Amino acid sequence: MVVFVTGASSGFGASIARSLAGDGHTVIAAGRRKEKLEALAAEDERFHILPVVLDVCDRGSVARVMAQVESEIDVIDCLINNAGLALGVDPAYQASLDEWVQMVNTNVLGVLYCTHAVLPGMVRRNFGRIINLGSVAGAYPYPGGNVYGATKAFVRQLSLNLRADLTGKNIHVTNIEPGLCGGTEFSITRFHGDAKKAEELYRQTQPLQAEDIAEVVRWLLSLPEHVNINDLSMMPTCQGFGHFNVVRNA
Ligand code: NDP
Ligand code: 8X3
Repeated sequence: MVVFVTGASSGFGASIARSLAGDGHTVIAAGRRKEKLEALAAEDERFHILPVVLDVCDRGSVARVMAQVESEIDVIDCLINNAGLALGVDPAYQASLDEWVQMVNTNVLGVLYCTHAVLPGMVRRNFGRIINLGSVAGAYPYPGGNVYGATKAFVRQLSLNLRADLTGKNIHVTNIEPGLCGGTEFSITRFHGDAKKAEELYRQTQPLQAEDIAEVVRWLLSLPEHVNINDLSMMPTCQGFGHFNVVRNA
């Protein structure tokens, strides 16, 4: 298959690219940091990984790059909408509007631009796989999750609604919802580069790893045509659910 992975320069995306290239797929590895993508492609000479510089927030570039890949390489069989980020953990009344906009542009519009570019071709060929990286934050609220969680709720509902339009077609759409996952740049980005704070989040835990997500992706791509996994929520065993808290008057 030809697999287009957004956000392949780090974390889940890099791990998914490695794993799928190792299985013999052609991987288009997209992201903004060219050197990281090139290093990934050079890791193993058996890998067929093609680095592509792309900012998913740039609507014109997404359409252009996708069309270029399809005309110069091959049609895209599988799109993995992985590029995304959380910025900050401030309560909504103190959060930065610029950061909200960046999260919406990347996690919502980026997913829409990429999906819109590949979907008509998939329908014409009656073959396609779309895997979206949502989050448990899209299903459960937590303090400071505000707009990040809302963007992932969008990804979840978009995934289900795509399937609603694709019923009867051989196009799978899955929303993967991971919980606490370490070893990626996610928390460093969220805490504005504060690596110590990010490290503290994972202290004395065994969080999910990017390889765990990649393994789920491999499994999804191995399923028979008639099986669609709509939504897949995963957490490390050290993570649980919060209760409904009540603030009492002193
Ligand atoms: P990382 O920060 O390690 O990776 C994020 C990737 O997204 C990077 O490769 C980055 O590449 C890319 N990216 C960010 N903005 C853009 C953009 N505008 N255009 C193109 N690429 C972009 O995070 P993770 O691997 O941990 O996260 C991957 C996905 O999984 C995200 O959607 C995240 O929300 C989700 N997720 C993460 C969890 C976690 O705990 N780690 C848990 C649940 C979900 P570059 O900077 O080179 O563009
Ligand atoms: C990332 C998981 O719980 O940090 O999407 O929001 S969480």
